[in-house]
Amino acid sequence: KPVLDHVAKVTADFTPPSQPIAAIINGKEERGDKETSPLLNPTTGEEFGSMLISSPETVDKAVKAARDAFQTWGRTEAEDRALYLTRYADILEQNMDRFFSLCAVEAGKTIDDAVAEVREAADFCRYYALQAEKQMGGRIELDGPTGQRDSWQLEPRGIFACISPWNFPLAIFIGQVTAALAAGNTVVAKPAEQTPYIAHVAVELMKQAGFPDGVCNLVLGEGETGKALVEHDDINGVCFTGSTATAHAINRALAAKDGPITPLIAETGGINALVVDSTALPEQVADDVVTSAFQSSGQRCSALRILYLQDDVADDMLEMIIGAAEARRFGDPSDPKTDIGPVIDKEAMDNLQAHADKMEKQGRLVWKGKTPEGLSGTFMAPHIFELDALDALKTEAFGPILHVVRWKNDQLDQVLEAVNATGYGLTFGIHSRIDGIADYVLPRVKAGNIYVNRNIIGAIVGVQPFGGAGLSGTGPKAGGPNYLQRFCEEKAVSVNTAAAGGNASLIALA
Ligand code: UN1
Repeated sequence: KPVLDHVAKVTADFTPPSQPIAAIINGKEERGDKETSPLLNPTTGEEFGSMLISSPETVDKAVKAARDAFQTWGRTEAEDRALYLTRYADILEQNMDRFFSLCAVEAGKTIDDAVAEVREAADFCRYYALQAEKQMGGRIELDGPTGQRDSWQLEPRGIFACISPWNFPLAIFIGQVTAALAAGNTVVAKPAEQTPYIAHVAVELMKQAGFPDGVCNLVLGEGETGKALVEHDDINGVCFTGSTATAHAINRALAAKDGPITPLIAETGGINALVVDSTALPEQVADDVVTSAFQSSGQRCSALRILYLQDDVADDMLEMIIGAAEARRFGDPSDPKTDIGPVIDKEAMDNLQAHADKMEKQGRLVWKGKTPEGLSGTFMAPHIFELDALDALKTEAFGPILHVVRWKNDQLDQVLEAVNATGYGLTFGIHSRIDGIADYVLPRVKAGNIYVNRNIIGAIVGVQPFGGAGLSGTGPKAGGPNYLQRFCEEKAVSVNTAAAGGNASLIALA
């Protein structure tokens, strides 16, 4: 933030698209589509541009381009692919200011969140470059019987469909695409319909990194475009981040294909919990709860949805949490002083408001924040509601709504059962100063990312591999050591070294 002190508004240098943005196929815009959809600024509600929606024909062209490009890209050395990716990471960083304004205008992201976006996008590039070199840089020799040379290697699958969400319009878009590319696949990417401009700029910048045309193609649109992509016969894998319902729909579409079995890598939602006992440090709890529940307007799949407070400290903790929440500034994300901006669009706001209204009618309201004045965009006031049963929250409310439940001293196991009973398993946190509590809780909780005495969002690439199980996704974890393998096929090679008169070096292996 200090580097931005001189900036009054990050959007000052924002350049809207001069014409409707379009699919990018083989490095060129494909302008044949007719149907358009507006690009909206969530802070003001204003339209700042539009996009051409990619038809099934355009999707087909994009897949063909990816197929052609795969002939060469699929045979490049992992070291060479890594070079493109690290160059691209540098270029993303050089364009940081541009992405700050893009993230503010198109996604309603604050500076803090936009910094994290660019940081994470660059981290993904460099991390997957490193993993590709390590895991795909050659054959791994295995210890076979005498007279035989055994080895194992990873190879790209082919064409990956990458379908990314609006809540991390740069980081997750880049994370998916660069994982696929690092592994030697080519890509047809479809960003969320709310944030295509950021993705469009990111793909245009790939040229500066020298990526060959056609290795990453972009199609734009909503569900219909995504459906045409997922159902295309010539894709070899799908990488998706978004809702559990959409992941199920993609799974069904892939299962209905008669051709090769197509893998799905999905990272979806969560009803994430944080358990606080009476030994926890209140100041730390307050700050971590507010960050986990309200940062990014609660629009993270990792965000805190349900807070379990031990009853003897619950009133005091709640008072501090509300104090910490009131200290956060809700407002225009392009103002560097703002902590929390709008939600993505009207549909999101209406759904959240309906949930909040229902809770309020039931008399559950504990605290409600204010929406900023003078801004006509989709601002959702942060809310805290109190529930009366440990397992009362059944659906994910994707926004700044926190639910609180009190638990009694002898109820820790029941709390953990309620957490597991949601069927999700993404993030989970515990705040306690009891020795060994983490060792007790960890094996009992189904969650992909567990945080002890800290907030539960903001996983760092390579340090906190991110992703869950059950309704939260398929794994493997993004930014983790196993991620690239899911973008690959495996090949085991066994050579009879005696067959060439015992001279193994005569047996050439390409
Ligand atoms: C998402 O919100 O879709 O740890 C996933 C975090 C982020 C979450 C990304 N990696 O907060």
